[in-house]
Amino acid sequence: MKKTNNKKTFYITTPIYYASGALHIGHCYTTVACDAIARFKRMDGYDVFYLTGTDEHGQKVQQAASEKGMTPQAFVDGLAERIKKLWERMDISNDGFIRTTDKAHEKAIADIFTKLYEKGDIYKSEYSGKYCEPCESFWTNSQLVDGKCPDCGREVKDAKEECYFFRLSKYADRVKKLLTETDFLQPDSRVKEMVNNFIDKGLNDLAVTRTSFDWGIKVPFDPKHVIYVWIDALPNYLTALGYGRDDAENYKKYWPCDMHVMAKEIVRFHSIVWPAILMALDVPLPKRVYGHGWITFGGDKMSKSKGNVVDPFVLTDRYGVDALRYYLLSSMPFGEDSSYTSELLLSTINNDIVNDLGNLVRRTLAMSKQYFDGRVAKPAAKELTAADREYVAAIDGLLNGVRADMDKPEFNKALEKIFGVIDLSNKYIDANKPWELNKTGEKQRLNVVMYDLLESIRVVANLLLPFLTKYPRRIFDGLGLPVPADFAAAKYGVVKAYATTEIEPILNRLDIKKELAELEKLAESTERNNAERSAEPHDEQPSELISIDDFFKSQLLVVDIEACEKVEKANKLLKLTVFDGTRRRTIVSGIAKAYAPQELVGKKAALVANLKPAKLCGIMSEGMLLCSVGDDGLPRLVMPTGNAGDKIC
Ligand code: ME8
Repeated sequence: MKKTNNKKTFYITTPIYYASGALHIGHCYTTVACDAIARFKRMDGYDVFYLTGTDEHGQKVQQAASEKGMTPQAFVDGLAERIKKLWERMDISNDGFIRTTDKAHEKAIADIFTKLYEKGDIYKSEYSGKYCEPCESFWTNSQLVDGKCPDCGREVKDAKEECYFFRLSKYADRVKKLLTETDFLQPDSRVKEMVNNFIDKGLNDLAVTRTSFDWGIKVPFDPKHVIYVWIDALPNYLTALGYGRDDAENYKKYWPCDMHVMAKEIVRFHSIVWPAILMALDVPLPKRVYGHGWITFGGDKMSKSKGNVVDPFVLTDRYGVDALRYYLLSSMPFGEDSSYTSELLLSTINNDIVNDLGNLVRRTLAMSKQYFDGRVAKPAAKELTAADREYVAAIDGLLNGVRADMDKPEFNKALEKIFGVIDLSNKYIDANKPWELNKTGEKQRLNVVMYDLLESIRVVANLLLPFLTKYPRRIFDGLGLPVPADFAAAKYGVVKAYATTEIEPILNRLDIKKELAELEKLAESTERNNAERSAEPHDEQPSELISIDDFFKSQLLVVDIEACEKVEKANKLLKLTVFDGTRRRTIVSGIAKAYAPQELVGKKAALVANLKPAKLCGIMSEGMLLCSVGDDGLPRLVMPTGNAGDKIC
């Protein structure tokens, strides 16, 4: 372990998330888990660098941007901001945030590519596969669906494309040794998967450039090629530290990485491709790659594309950050898949946070106030009974137990240990009955009991600080103590005299049935809002000029509006029936705030007639009506003259 300023360093990373859509609680899972480790390590005396960020290049992002009528840069800028807001909301304590569109990253990737090329580990050849012409995409046989393009379902044909390859095969033996003879990849179950499914089947060289899209870093000496995702994305862990620059202080200080964390679907890239790239670059290897399980949703992996996502902004608005952080860390064994259910989230909040922890804190602070006006002094050691000493031993053993679990990491076990002491404390109250000691006037014994309880709560709150970011701080307020920055005092007997006050609970007991119904409603309205948003006219201006040919790709027609009604449950949408000169079409448009439906019947509008149909609030919309945006921010239909079916150009 390297040391700087006498502190051991610890570098931990999440994957860089695709800037192609809003993140969900699956992404929160990895980021909160790494945050808990980063906070624990900092408090345990390490100089920590915690990195997260966004993966912003590639065809998927380019496509998502063009569907929104935006330039890729404007699109990823917006998403990166939103992702940063999410991490602020989740109280993520990252030290760095890398974007693959950062100029320094782009330069470093171009240099890495050139270095590997000059060394002979990247070479130019031909990639052959199945090609879908309309999508301009290559696919492997296993990616095809029923032998057809997985994106558009059309026929594909054999084709070849010139591209650069990374010589992955050359490193197969060294990588196999790394996986099978060291603890590099964890948990152990992932090692077998990698060796059996990939390495032993033979590692092929990896295609690392494309010519079919251009949103990415260009190969510096052959700019019609764009560097493909993994060679751009994986080295973010180096470039974020300044690798390749003369002044790379952070690189010198924190590399090699102590722990890369990700879910199992990208373990292959992190445990096979990444070490091979580093071997080729002669850079020391990371110490550990940890592939955790998936959060599933009714058996499916929670994913942006499947639409089964749970919005962390909604959950934290309603229950607070601590509740979501606690649920993610306590309810799911880290290495395995776990299913998300709102029932489990709500019952975990009620049982653990409101009942066990909340009641312990509330009762103890209330009794301290009632019996001693909040002033409880440390008793002499000889006043402790054998049962007290057992309780104290459990409090004193907590730090080491939690540290061992965090090293693995097993968050659920660490929290079980902390909540084990909370449980012991609740039992300690029941066994010692402070109210009876008060009634019978046994003040000295009552002081011992109250002091023991306050000390247990203090140590518990101290150890909860890496996991929960709000409640433990409030508990320290109630204890009349500053929030500790480390674990130096996470043991019994440190405080000489308490001056406590009562505090508000962080959460009240939830009515689970009512909350489930509310969550259901919120999920529906989020879906609706998203649909409405995509039906609204976009005010982003494309920053690049288009050619006249691009413009003529749009087919614009005069249409008659024959009928119009409100879309139920969507306050911005109107459903219109329009006649385009040859047929009637249904159009859903986000103009309900500007017009009453009847106003529009008999009017003319300008239709983009050759847009792909899209479903909005369950209604298939077959085109889009052109609007201008008024001073009040509301969309107004462009109303042309002429007859239905006339071309607009
Ligand atoms: O793969 N359960 O980005 P991505 C658990 N850009 N974790 C989940 C999850 C779920 N249902 N859904 C997402 C990429 N995650 C690449 C990575 S790294 C050099 C490049 C988390 O946006 C989990 O960490 O698809 C997973 O590996 C990651 O998000 C995938 O994020």
